[in-house]
Amino acid sequence: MTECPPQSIQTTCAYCGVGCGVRAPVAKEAEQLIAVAGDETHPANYGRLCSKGSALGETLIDEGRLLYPQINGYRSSWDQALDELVKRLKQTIEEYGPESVALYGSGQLLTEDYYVANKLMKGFIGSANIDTNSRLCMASTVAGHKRAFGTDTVPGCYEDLELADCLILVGSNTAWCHPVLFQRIRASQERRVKPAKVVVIDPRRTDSCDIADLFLPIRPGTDSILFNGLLVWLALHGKVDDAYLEQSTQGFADALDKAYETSPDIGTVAEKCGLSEVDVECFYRMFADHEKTVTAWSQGVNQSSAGTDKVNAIINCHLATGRVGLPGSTPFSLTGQPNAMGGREVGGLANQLAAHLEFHRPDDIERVSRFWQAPNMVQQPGLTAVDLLRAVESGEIRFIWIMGTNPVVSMPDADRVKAALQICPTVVVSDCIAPTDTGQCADILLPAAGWSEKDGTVTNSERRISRQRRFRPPTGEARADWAILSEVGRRLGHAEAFAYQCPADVFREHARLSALDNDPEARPRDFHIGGLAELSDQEYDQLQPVQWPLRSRTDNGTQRMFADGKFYTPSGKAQFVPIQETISAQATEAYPLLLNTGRIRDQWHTMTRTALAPRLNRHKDEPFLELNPADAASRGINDKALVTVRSSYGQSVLRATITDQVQPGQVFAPMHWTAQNSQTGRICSVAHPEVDPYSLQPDLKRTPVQIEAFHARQHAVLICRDKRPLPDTDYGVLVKGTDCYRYELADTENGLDGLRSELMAALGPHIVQYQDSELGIEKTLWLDDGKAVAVLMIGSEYPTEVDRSWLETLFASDAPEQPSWWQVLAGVPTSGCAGGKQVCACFGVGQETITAAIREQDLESVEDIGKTLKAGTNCGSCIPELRQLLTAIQVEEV
Ligand SMILES: Nc1nc2c(c(=O)[nH]1)N[C@H]1C(S)=C(S)[C@@H](COP(=O)(O)OP(=O)(O)OC[C@H]3O[C@@H](n4cnc5c(=O)[nH]c(N)nc54)[C@H](O)[C@@H]3O)O[C@H]1N2
Ligand SMILES: Nc1nc2c(c(=O)[nH]1)N[C@H]1C(S)=C(S)[C@@H](COP(=O)(O)OP(=O)(O)OC[C@H]3O[C@@H](n4cnc5c(=O)[nH]c(N)nc54)[C@H](O)[C@@H]3O)O[C@H]1N2
Ligand code: SF4
Ligand SMILES: [Mo]
Repeated sequence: MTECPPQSIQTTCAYCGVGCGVRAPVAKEAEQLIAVAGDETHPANYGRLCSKGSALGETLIDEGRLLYPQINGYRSSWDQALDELVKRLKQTIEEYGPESVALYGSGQLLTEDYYVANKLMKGFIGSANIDTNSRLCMASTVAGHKRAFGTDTVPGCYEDLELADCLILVGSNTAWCHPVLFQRIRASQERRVKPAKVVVIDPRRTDSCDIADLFLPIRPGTDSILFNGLLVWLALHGKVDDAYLEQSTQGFADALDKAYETSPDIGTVAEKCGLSEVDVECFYRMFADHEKTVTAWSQGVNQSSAGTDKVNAIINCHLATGRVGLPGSTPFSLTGQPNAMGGREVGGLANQLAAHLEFHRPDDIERVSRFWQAPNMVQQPGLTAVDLLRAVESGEIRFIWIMGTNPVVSMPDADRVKAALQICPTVVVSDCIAPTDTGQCADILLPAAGWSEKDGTVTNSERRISRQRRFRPPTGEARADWAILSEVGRRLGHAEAFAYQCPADVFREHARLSALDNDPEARPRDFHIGGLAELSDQEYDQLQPVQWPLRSRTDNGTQRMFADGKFYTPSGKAQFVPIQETISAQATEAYPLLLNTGRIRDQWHTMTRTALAPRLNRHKDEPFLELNPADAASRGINDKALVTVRSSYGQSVLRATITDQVQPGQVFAPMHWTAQNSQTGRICSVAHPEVDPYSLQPDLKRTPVQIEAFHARQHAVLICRDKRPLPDTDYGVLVKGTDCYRYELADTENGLDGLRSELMAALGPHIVQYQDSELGIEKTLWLDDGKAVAVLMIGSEYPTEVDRSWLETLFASDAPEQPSWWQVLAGVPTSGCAGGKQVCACFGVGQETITAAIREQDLESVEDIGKTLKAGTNCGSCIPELRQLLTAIQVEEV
């Protein structure tokens, strides 16, 4: 991998909640290509990066950037755009009141952006209708933490994942979604004489199972039953910590009673959760036998109509055994976005104030109001994401500002969300990328400075505040979100309240608010960063990663919370929560399968940035639907065929991947594809908007659906040197490669007929044409000076034989040698080994290369593969897949 020059800036990765430290060279020009490296001094990653983090530099390009403000699709100056925004904002408030205004933000905003957004809305515009994509992400954990601990606080730290003797991953595909934590866990397992026992609880067999001793393929949605059963089992087997129960908790008896109702014995649990009794008992014994147990969870827990209860069912078991906030022994929520935590600290959700102050404590409203000198302080919580968009639909909300999130792709029932935005009188979208599906609904588009171009802080999953630092100038006319928000505040007449000159000004105010009436001895609130309230600009610039709380300048931060058994509930004791059985959406005759959705290894959410890096597009290049062989067979669906998935909300057409990693009755689709890169890949148009009753977080993991084979009359693959609009066909996907773009297309009629002549018109007639009658494919090649400009292959069947990754290499500007035209038209390399589907993103090693090497060179381990091909030796994200390839060949050879 490319080394960074010694003079580099330390910053934090733009993506997940692990919050890895990154080093990047200082760039004078915005266009300069950047290579980033892991920061070996950062306590989250100690130099490691995953595939997405390593490719950050490749995403810092002009392609797709929103360069200047736009009003109704036309370029405007900043002045005009802000004037228009403020004019409409004032008009809306005058005519319809402040509640008709909303802001929908993001856990990817920096703390400083978030703080200003919250202050502007809740204190000055006077509307609590500010919610964020964290509602789709962490809301159930926030609600669960508050119920149990009286405060939204993650007790543990990353080291606990390494210290645990038993590590339980619930609804978390850590290998793909928190890859550097997964690497840390793997490294610690390899170092330890006695490795930890690892349990993975997930309806799907994910790559995280690579390190599992026990995999529990749980029936979707039944986690509370499993953990209620654990509580009962612990009690029956004398494994509860009576002293801890007495001193530090309340409500155990009630919780146990309820748990007994849903989960009286292992047999009942096994039956309800779809597991074997042996496995359930094995899990319970592992939990009971290891004092040092960490239970880590993510969206398989949160994104559920019983999400908050799942969180508390887990925490109940930790409370019963006194395992909270101790080294290697704690419940641990893994946050998704880089600053989901920072957003929670500034109170970015509609039902929070700021700095862990609460609406339900009347003094708190007054406190914030006084501190901000707010003329229009809100008194009530506002609308949360799903309801907020419903209020846009009904016309109650007439002005919405969307910042750092892409709800037309990521909200459930997404077609309805899109329709609501299309009729909303004013939609403002701040994004660094154009176009996005949401940006296309905007009346006013504001270009936001992106990662690498702005300064501020983020908080990761272990409460660690790190600096994001700017190391290159903003692209085009982009400005930082905090600065845009502050300017709007000033134009609304609040010059003093929004007089910030730099992010440090905002941060100091946020830190001061955290210390307001928050005596370091009495500790009414745990979120306290008063120790950072007096940082000078220079100290802020140099701020090193630190874990809150830190209450004074001499305080170095806090690794773990609640080890003293004291909590932030009125009684100071942690609360057990009785957990009942929840009946959520079930499969029906019409919709007999449950759709699970989630993430893939190399893409980030709606792909606005990761899809810019060709190497991140090769691991999974098309939107797909994983389904079990039994469900495929009964519907006549073949592997790689197209399949329609439909719910009562919407439908999507995806490429079938037949695998026994998903169970019969379930299907899985990635959340990432959008209308920008696919015709029908937006899976959220299928996802139902059912929400958890406490957190109001949508259940994105369990939508009842039906599926059927999609019968296309024509299929095509097109590779072009230059980007072209996605043709209007029934199925279409655009994949960016190195120096080329690939289009996978299909149509139920003859929609592809015109494509060749269209390309002829655009690219000229320098072509070679060939009718491959054996395969029934018509092939056309456009050449310019002997170099491939475009190749199109159209047939009645999906052209599986065509080796796309090899064909793409012919378009690379640094392609070593130009192949002859007949080689290109053959679509498969005539000699040597085809790379095949990419497995290792860091070194670009394909599946065929790996399997050939395993066979021909008798490779026996992942290490052997690494030594021979380098695959798996950088970020390690592909190690589970390498092992699967090895095992498959070893099984075959036996
Ligand atoms: N590569 C990559 N990494 C990311 C992101 C990304 O977009 N791409 N996004 C980041 C963000 S914002 C987030 S929130 C995190 C999410 O990180 P994860 O939560 O790990 O990711 P998901 O794939 O959404 O879902 C995790 C697992 O929950 C399982 N699951 C579904 N239903 C159930 C159930 O009922 N019970 C249990 N126990 N499990 C269930 C799914 O099968 C899936 O494997 O990832 C972060 N990291
Ligand atoms: N089906 C399904 N849907 C899901 C999920 C799921 O598991 N399944 N997961 C949910 C979860 S957990 C999450 S977190 C959401 C994520 O969903 P979104 O938040 O909608 O996805 P992103 O692509 O991260 O959107 C971020 C946007 O902000 C832009 N951006 C980047 N940096 C900046 C910046 O500094 N300022 C501004 N103004 N804009 C910026 C990006 O270009 C992008 O358009 O999706 C949710 N939706
Ligand atoms: S694990 Fe990967 S995506 Fe997450 S912060 Fe680290 S480098 Fe970035
Ligand atoms: Mo998330």
